[in-house]
Amino acid sequence: LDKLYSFMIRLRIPGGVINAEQWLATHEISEQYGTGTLKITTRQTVQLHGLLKHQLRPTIQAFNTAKLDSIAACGDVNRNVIVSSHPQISPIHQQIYEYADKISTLLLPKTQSYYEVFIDGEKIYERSSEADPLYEDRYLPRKFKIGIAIPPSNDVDVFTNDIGLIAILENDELKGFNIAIGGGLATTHGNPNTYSRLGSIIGFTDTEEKTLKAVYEILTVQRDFGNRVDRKLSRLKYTVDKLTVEGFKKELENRIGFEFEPERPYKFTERSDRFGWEQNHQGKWFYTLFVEHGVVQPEQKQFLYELAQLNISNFIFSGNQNLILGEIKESDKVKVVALLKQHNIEKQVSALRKNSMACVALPTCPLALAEAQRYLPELVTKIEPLLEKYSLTNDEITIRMTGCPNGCGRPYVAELGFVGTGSEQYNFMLGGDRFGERLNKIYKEKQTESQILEEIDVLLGRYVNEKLEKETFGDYAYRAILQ
Ligand code: SRM
Ligand code: SF4
Repeated sequence: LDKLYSFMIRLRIPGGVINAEQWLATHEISEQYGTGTLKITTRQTVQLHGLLKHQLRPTIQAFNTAKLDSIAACGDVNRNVIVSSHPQISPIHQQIYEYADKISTLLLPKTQSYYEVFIDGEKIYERSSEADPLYEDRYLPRKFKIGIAIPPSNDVDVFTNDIGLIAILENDELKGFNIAIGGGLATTHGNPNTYSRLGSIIGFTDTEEKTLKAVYEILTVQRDFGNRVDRKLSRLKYTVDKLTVEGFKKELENRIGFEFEPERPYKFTERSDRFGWEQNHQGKWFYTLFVEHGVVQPEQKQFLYELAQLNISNFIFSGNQNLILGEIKESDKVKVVALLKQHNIEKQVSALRKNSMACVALPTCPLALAEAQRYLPELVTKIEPLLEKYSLTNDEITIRMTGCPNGCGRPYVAELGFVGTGSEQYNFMLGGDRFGERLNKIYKEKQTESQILEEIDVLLGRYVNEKLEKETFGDYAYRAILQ
């Protein structure tokens, strides 16, 4: 008898958009083969847990029939490319969103083994069988991540990606991208050589050809110069610091054959999702649903299933672990409103909760040292009375928690960050800004729940009394507590 191995599957969905048919397929696959739980991740996709070994092939085949795949969703390759997820914000969102797909396709490994192993070699859609000039026979030294931000929103935490592209818009026209390199968050407790790093902007590209070329060659520099000895020190951020930003840029410009233009101005003024209803420039409606830490609740799942059956919207995963129901026609909006009501989906939620994020952690993550997505909702419930005490209930403070220092819920760019150190203990991180442009720092180590609540009480009290006009909590903490 073989052991009863259980797997997790994560989909590759560049830009995070699927159609109603694909939602129905994902729903049904989760019921038939998974635990029934749909988990929206911090990288705009979805994962299913609890797949038994013999169910892997039918699961992947069912996804394949729905034109969904799991290729390069894990491994030492380019991962799911993320892009600012609110199409209603900008009339040229579609144009920028297409970059996510183009980059994802450009950087896919050429191997056919996914199809050979899981799909019986059946040719479902076009694929090539050429040798792999990008990954060669060695892949990258480590995982690789790309995010595209559309200012004013930094919902993708663009500077935490190995490559961050910042779309530069003028009068609703895409002029090109600022390119940032070397972002990455993971640290290892007790290993001082590891660190979080925000990407450094190295310049601007004005055409699609140049942008794709630069992206591709950044990967080849990492392939050739990245650390292949110590996996703890092998992400692009360490390669950039080893070569220096200028040294890396020089090597890159040699490979791409042109020089970058100087970076162009941009401004981020938001990072959270835009909950509730919004309309875009074409009159289409978008409804952003709050999904706490991406764990779709049973009543939400039923609502979404019935909505998908009507085939009147698409489904857009956000990098904040929420879900946008998009492209809804004016005449169909009433049907969505009725379904929302029927399933009692709309709930009053505090601003802190809406801006909370947590990684999976226990019980499925083998690397977890502490709880995260199962516990943060409870901690937020205990913080809410403190917010009320200081009249901060509507303050959009960001709070994020992970079960270990790998940083899957991006706690290092939160205003209140909690990084698991052991059972029921967290490093308390403070001083990150609201829009993801400054890393936080360890404020107190190995804090228990009661210590965390005591600290937050004091910090919020000081904040309301001492803050400058319009100063956010993160900026206040950075200025007044950490300096
Ligand atoms: Fe992550 C490993 C979950 C986003 C940094 N991550 C894992 C694994 C696969 C654990 C493992 O290796 O066995 C986790 C699976 C848990 C489970 O039971 O499902 C896991 N990571 C997640 C997700 C699902 C968290 C979530 O709750 O949403 C996110 C899936 C994203 C996706 O769809 O692709 C997720 N992981 C991230 C992010 C955030 C991001 O990319 O924006 C980070 C920090 C950013 C970064 O990469 O620097 C992140 N995960 C890691 C690391 C540390 C990498 C490193 O540089 O050392 C690991 C461990 C590793 O790679 O060795 C890891
Ligand atoms: Fe697991 Fe750590 Fe990632 Fe949380 S941060 S999902 S505990 S690897």
